[in-house]
Amino acid sequence: GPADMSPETWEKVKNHPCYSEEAHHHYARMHVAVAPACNIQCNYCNRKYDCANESRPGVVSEKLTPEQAAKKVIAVASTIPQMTVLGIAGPGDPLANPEKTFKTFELISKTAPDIKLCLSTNGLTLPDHVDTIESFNVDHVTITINMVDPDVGAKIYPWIYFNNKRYKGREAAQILSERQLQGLEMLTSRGILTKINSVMIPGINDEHLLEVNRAVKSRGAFLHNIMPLISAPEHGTVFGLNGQRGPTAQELKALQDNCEEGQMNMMRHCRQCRADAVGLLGEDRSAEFTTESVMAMD
Ligand code: CLF
Ligand code: SF4
Repeated sequence: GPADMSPETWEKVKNHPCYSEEAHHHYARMHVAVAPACNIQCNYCNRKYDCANESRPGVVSEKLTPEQAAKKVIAVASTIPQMTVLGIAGPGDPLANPEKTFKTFELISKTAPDIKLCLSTNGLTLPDHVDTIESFNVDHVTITINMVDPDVGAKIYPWIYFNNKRYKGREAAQILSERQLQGLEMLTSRGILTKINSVMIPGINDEHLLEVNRAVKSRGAFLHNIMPLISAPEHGTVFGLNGQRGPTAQELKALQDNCEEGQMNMMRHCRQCRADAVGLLGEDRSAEFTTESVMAMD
């Protein structure tokens, strides 16, 4: 593997299409949409669609039970031998649906023990689940971190629901940020590779993301994936009357380049997949594996 990586780390990334730029040409991932609920509100989210933290907003994924998901994984693995990673990334937050998420992992670790398990979360309840994540040998976790400053966070998150209580504004963002960074530290101290996703929102957090980059690097994040806000009419109006634009390709690249100068590994091949994506990154074979067709298989 690359000179700057330990053999243990290389073992974990060499066939993960998101963690290794090289691997994404040869290895596929699949997502199962088992996690409908969410515990926070992002201003760029439209709850009718997939979680925009990882996934392409504006597409509706077919929701599955853990049992249906396990069956689908077997069906896909027997059709696509390059399928190495099973991720849970929505359509809501996987850790706001812990029973469904961990039941799915449990079933798959029994029926398909060679498949690597991957998880993407907004991080709010992450510290409560690190032990369980570790016990299922999940060695790839993504946390979406869009800010480390509650004043910036108040513009992105109108509310969170935490310990049976709704928090708003700056207080909500403060709690979310503390939990995200605590979760990151807990994961990296146990050797679980952690990727940070950030959504770049011009005029809201674009300049601030350099500070986010330093904060996550210093806490041991393995990779930083800065994704452009995909502005769509049904998502855009919450930031302002005329909608919120996404960054240009040049703006995105300039920010990624700046972060890379700080010696952080940047992910630049993310395809912002949907919560039920199947196949190589950028390829969508989900239509081949509808619930109906998978359940009809033996
Ligand atoms: Fe899925 Fe995410 Fe795991 Fe990859 S996707 S849960 S880390 S297996 Fe990958 Fe898709 Fe980008 Fe996500 S290209 S949206 S980074
Ligand atoms: Fe929507 Fe995901 Fe944000 Fe939850 S975490 S509000 S599902 S974008």
